[in-house]
Amino acid sequence: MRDVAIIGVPLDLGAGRRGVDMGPSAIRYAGLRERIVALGCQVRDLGNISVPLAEQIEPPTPDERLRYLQPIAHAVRDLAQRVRDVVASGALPLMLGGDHSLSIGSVAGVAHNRRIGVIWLDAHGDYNTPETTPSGNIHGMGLAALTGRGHPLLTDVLGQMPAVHPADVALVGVRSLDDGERDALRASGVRVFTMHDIDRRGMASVMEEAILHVSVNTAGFHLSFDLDALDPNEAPGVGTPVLGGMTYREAHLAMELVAASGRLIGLDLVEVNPILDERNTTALLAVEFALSALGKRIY
Ligand code: HAR
Ligand code: MN
Ligand code: MN
Ligand code: MN
Repeated sequence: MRDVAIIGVPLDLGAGRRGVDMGPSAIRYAGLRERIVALGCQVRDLGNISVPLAEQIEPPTPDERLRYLQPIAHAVRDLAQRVRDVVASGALPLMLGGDHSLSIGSVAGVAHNRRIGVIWLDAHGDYNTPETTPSGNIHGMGLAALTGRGHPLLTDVLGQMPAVHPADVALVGVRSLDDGERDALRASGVRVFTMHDIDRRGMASVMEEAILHVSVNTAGFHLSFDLDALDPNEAPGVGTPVLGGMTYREAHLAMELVAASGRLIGLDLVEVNPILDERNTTALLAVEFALSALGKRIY
């Protein structure tokens, strides 16, 4: 069993609603550390990255196309450096969010000085740029930034541009795309598996293809898991729920296939919003997914 290093990122500046800054506490409270230890892993909890509260800083102007750019750029740099150090120590970095803009830092850290794949599990594409964003919320721009599109403070985090090649990325579970981001995704070379594909082919077939796609010629893949990929009936504690998502069983199977691949090199669990959750259900699911991705088996 592998060494795991937990890093909390209590960031909600990239999202349109408050509350995901409490996600790291909720996931820890759901028993994350003890349950990973019970799998037989060595676990270090490195605590939280320090991130300013919205109340401490200047509010963005109403028409801002990159809301809270400066503090987010600072936080993702800090995170990327810590993740790079964790990887150098031989441990697997496990990030707890926090809004999905944090993955700009975590993936940049995992990708430092090597070619990696990325699986992005999400209801959304997160492929907006300042030109196409309908909201100015940076959590809708993370995957675009990682593949080299967007503001330089977000596309160049550790001096490797792009952090990942679009052809090494699979986006799985999507069902909500803005017009401009759909066009950009089509032109990008990112492999997109929508909920339609999951309905038609089944999760096993989709994930097997996604894993193969991101594993060819890479050092392994990072899994960035936005909990809004799940159906909101099963995971209500997310800031931007979209009907028609994955079931718990499907997501759980996806994680088992990730573990079976032996290629996982980093994991984000993001967008858990305890304010909107019911009895910490979504955080408890996030823990189950982490365990399955790390190799928990029934038998
Ligand atoms: N596409 C919308 C925007 O860019 C909504 C983005 C959404 N929320 C997320 N990201 N949770 O996955 O504003
Ligand atoms: Mn997302
Ligand atoms: Mn999302
Ligand atoms: Mn490929």
